[in-house]
Amino acid sequence: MSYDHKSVDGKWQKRWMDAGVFEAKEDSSKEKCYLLVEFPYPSGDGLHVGHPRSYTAMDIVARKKRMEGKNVLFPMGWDAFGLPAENYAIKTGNHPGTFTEKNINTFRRQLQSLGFSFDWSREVNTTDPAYYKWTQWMFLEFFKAGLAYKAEMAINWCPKDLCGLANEEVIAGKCERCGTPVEKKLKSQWMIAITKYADRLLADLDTVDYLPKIKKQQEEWIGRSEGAEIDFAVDGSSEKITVFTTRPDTIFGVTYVVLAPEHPLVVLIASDEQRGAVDEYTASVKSKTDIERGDETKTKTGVCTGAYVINPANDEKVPVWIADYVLGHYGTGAVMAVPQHDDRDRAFSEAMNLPIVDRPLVSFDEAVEKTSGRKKVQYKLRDWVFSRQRYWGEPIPLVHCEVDGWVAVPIEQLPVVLPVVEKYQPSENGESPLASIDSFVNTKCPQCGGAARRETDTMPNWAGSSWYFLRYADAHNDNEFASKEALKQWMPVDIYNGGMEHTTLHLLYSRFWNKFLFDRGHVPTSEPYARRLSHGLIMSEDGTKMSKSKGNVVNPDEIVNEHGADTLRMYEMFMGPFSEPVPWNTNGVIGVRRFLDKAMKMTEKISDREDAEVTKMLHKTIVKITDDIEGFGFNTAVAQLMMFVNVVQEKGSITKESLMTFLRVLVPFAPHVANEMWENLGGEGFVEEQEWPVADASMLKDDTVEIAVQVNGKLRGTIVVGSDETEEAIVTMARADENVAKYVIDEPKKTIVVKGKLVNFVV
Ligand code: ANZ
Repeated sequence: MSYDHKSVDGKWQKRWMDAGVFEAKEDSSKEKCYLLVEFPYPSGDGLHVGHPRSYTAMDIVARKKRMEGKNVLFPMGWDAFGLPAENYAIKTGNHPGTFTEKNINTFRRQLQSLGFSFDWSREVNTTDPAYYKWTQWMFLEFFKAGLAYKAEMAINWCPKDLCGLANEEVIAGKCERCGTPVEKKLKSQWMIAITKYADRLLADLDTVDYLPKIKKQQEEWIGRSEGAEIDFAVDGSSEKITVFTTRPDTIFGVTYVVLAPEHPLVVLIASDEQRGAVDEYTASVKSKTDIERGDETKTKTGVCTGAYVINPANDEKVPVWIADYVLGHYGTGAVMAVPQHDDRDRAFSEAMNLPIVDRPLVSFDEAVEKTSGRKKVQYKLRDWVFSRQRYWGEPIPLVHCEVDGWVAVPIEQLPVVLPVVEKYQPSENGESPLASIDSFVNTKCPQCGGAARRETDTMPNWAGSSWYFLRYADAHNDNEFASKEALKQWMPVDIYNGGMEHTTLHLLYSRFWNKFLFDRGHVPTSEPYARRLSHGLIMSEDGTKMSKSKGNVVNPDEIVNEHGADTLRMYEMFMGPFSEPVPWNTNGVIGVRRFLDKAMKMTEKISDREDAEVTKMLHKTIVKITDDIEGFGFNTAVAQLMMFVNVVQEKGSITKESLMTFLRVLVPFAPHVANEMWENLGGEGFVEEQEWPVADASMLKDDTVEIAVQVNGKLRGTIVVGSDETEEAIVTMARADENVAKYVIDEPKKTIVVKGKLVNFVV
């Protein structure tokens, strides 16, 4: 007989909701614990089985912490601006908000069907004007601090659709929709100066507890290099080429200088004979991505400019080349090439038949001085392009006035609400669809009252998610993004779990955003997350990525319908180590369901007495589950729960008290089953309202004992044996011990055994 999961799941979900048991309280008498999982983008596909992996894990932690007496905040919301909704709107002409709302309802229903203990009273939605009012307000804080500025930046441009494209819409250099090769188009964009925080974003990694691989990825993304800028005068011209080098000590080995194809000096210095070849080469690299350009496995390409520069260290004349392995937007976009010491320069020299010379190194400092160079710290991190020429994003709350320039929309006028438009397509010159709505664009300058035009660009998807963890602290506040008291109560987030794919963008953006708000006195901590963990992806049964096109996506609704919420939750925890990728296995799902049926049947085995094994196993299980949850070892925790149920089945009975204690460690994993059993046993309220059990130390004594082995009364060794081992076996093991054996060559005259303590051989 298997339990009726449909009625059990629904019953407990309704009771939890009605009683509001998971709502966080503003109660500073209890220690707070803020647990955060990345809020999902509510896509049209609904929940993916990957989502519950992260959510179940943190739900287990949340349930345990509450039972340990902590005041837990475990919230959920929607990161709901995004391309799929926008593309749906372009295709159907419907408002992207309609699509988004429908998807949110589906997601909410699905998450609730899994029994997660989220505090639904604090749900946030980044597309809600009451929320994005504060995203806009924060943008204005950046603007007022001088960290938001305008710059010409290249955007991806589809010349057929006449439309700017997000990076995700460029597939192998082509427009995702029509397959036309994508071009770069210069556009004036809002930028945010995240690079001003590069050093602190790096240094403060020492103050947080992130998985080592996450820290490393952040460090590499920020990419701090110490080096120098050195000027090379162009021969026969007043121009100079400035290079950035991390190895000024190699200056005597320079055999040529390379410019990136997009370097502004390229057109100025190319000789008449080389001009044609230079133009041709420059055009040929236009559509290549940085990754293609940096590909170490491809033969290097380039062209000489016909110009020469003078090495400032030794006055040697060396040629200037153009090559795409030098990137336009790193350092100065120009490199002094030292094939003797640099692999890329050597590969290029070999491809182009350029000389490689063998020259001594000079000290660091000496090289910089000799060349009148300047020491320089360089970062890979770029400032954040914050404009999108799209509809479905937060309008940038600025107004342009001929007299006053860019002016902030006054706070009383926030939010600047997305107006209703007829067409969601960007305009033919690449402007956002907002640009064609005169009533939106034409406004008055808040400063001088004269005619002014609104900014029509919107913010990137990353904006709303850069501060959502702050809003959860005080989700319904209309006067502030969150009150100072609420932020002080909850921040920082104690544990934040999310995907490895968000390590460099979302995680870095939100750390930066929080640091900036901290500097402005708006939040109480400089770092938003004390601890960051990451879950491994769920792959399909054959180990490949689940994808709609391959038809190998598992639908969580189907598993919940067929086997119940607790089966999906426990299976996802059992399938493998939490931070490793793991393949889906339908047989594994069925196995977990069988375990839950077996667990349910323990209520039929209640008796006044139980085998000592059962008692002992219970206490071991408490210790194991307690430790495993702390260490995110969920798969081994589930294995322990299974072992316990097996022992009870084998021994045939369990006391009511033991079973009710077991339910307290089962409940984080299988909350529906645990509560149902609790009720069947006459338990009051919810299992979640009980205290987390503590193991009885005397029950944890090991099943083995250490025995001293003496020869003629002298200690010669120790052996570890099972506590119920026979005397004969103990003597055999004692004699076999290598430290003992050399003293007991012949048959001993006498063998004395003190049970559980000692063996003495008299020889
Ligand atoms: C001469 C040299 C000799 C270099 C040597 C390296 C080794 P990181 O550590 O990444 O900062 N470089 C500078 N700007 C570049 C650009 N825009 N595109 C491609 N490469 C560029 O690397 C800095 C080094 O990468 C610089 O130091 C420069 O080459 C090159 F034995 O200068 B080096």
